[in-house]
Amino acid sequence: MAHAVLVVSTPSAHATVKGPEMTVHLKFNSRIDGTRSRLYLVEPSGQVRMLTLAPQDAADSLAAESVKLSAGEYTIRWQVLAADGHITRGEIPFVVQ
Ligand SMILES: [Cu+2]
Repeated sequence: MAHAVLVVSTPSAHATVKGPEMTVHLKFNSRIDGTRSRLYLVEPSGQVRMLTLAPQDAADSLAAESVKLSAGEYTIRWQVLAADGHITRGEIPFVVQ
């Protein structure tokens, strides 16, 4: 068992995505506890909001309900609890066009 390391994400870091409808999906290298994991969105204004998590589609993945975003620079802040009991965090900056 090990820390949860982000393997792939939608959006990917520094990507430019077409808005307004956007889905967030993160895949890790180990099982995570979705009930004790969180996704936050930092908006262009700097305001931070918690995203509503979608039901886990796989033990190693975390996804949010789709959101409508206007154009601008955003950052996803993720925090996950891995099967080994450790929490890992990270950020994914992206741009909505
Ligand atoms: Cu660990």
